[in-house]
Amino acid sequence: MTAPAPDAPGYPPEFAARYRAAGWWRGETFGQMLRERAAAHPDRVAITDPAGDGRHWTYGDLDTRADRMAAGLLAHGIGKGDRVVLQLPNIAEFFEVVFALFRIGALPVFALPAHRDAEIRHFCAFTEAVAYVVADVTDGYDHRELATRVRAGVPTLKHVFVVGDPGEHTALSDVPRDPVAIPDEPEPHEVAFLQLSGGSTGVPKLIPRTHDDYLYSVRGSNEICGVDEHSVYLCALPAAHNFPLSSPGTLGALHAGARVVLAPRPSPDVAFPLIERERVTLTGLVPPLALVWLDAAPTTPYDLSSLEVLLVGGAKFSEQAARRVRPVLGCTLQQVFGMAEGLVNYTRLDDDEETVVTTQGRPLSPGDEIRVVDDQDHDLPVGATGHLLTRGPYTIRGYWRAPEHNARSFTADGFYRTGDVVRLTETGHLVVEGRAKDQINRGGEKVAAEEVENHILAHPAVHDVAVVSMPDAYLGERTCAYVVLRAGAGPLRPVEIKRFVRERGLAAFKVPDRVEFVDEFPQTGIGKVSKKDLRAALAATHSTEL
Ligand code: OOB
Repeated sequence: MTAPAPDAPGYPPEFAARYRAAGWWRGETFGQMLRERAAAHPDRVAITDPAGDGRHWTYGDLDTRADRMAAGLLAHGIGKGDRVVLQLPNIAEFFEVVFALFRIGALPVFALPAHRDAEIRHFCAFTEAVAYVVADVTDGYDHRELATRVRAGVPTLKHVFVVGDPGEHTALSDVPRDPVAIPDEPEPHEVAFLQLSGGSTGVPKLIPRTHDDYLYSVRGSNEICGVDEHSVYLCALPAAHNFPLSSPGTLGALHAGARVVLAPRPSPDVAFPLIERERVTLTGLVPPLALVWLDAAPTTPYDLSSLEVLLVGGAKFSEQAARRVRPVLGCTLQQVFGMAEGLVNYTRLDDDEETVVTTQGRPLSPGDEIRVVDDQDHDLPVGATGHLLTRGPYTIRGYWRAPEHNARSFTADGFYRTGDVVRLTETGHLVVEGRAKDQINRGGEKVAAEEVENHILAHPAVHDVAVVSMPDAYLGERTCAYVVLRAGAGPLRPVEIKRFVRERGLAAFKVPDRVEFVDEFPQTGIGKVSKKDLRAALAATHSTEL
């Protein structure tokens, strides 16, 4: 067992004291939270997993399973402070493992189902993970083979646990043991897990969230979204993402003693029957999915009338689409502008319709400090558009093991530079106007330009590359890679670049949607590639065909 790593820049003591005094940090862990809910209502259903013949785990079941899994993990030598990369689809075992890890103080690293060799290898190697948890095959992809490849290159990785047929690895169902006393229980102020940043750098940064701070964001979200024990939350997005996890998400539902319904896929053909059958009351979607739901709802045979609240976030939801939510789905829209680093903004249930459709909400907490600044970090007047900086009771003070990056991403007094360009309204709501970070927001899935550029640069025929966003009616943005070939390199087809990137093991959503070969890049005044000009050129052509 390793000691907890002193790798996460903590909150300064005077801030921690203030957050405790305000009642925001309550000194509770997620492991204790589940224990209390299970004691209060053991027979209430916590999780409905429609996979196979359908499973309903009560709070009592989940609590017992978490205890047994915790004992099994301890028996495998996994303990406090250890990192465990978790890559599971929306299945009940996700929660069994997460709560087991919370209980023993080992840190889940929340990979997404779409991640492939490049990302998983990085997460395992960078965090010196001791275990990797996967499902055997998801959406036709064999994660056991991925695990075998990753394990060969990461010496710390001792265990691969598989839901389903384990192949050469260990079946997750063989791990549980009779519950034991936990030797060194995690403290509420300690890091509970590592979330992934959307990022703008060569490799994704890891976000250390504590029990205290994350539980506060979950409680606050429940209050704002009206989640109580009667709520039924449909988890339609990948469960590991911060939005469906905590805004208010599955953890919000479990905190409220409500029920989580897991959707294997978010498409209407899967989600709508679940809404009818399980009487779902709220869910969260990224804008492209919300558009698909809005198009499918008018002709669906399924009864969606139980749906009270639809949260939409992760990327900008167009005003035009936002206006359709109430008439088409018959429920209240809440826009969510959040980030895994912390700050979450919501439109409120009692905001007037104009505010709901034209803003991205206001901060969750009175403790959230918001600054809108110019390029020199000077505060701008209300109504002016500028860079959003934030600090508060659930926003991190630094990424995990990234001191150099932290010096750039945080101000000296601890404000996080979100990279978002926003405007504050008189009512304190935020309107997202754009982005200063070198990232493409592909319908809520974040693509760091530099990460994709580095992979394309590894191609022997490529001299230089610039990855930029291009407007897209459905996803909001797609990625375009502008490529300069080496002198003398033979002609290349776009598909060859795409295939090259895919074969390097990058998640499919990061493979450029379009590749343009150019002789040179437009330059800025100081000789850097002008991505602004490249984006403008793409916007002008107005074509987003693949
Ligand atoms: C959520 O979290 P991340 O970490 O994947 O991405 C955060 C970034 C923000 O900095 C912003 O650039 C963008 O995603 N974003 C939005 C937005 N919501 C997020 N941009 C415009 N409008 C919105 N409504 O995406 C996330 C985390 C928790 C809740 C919801 C979303």
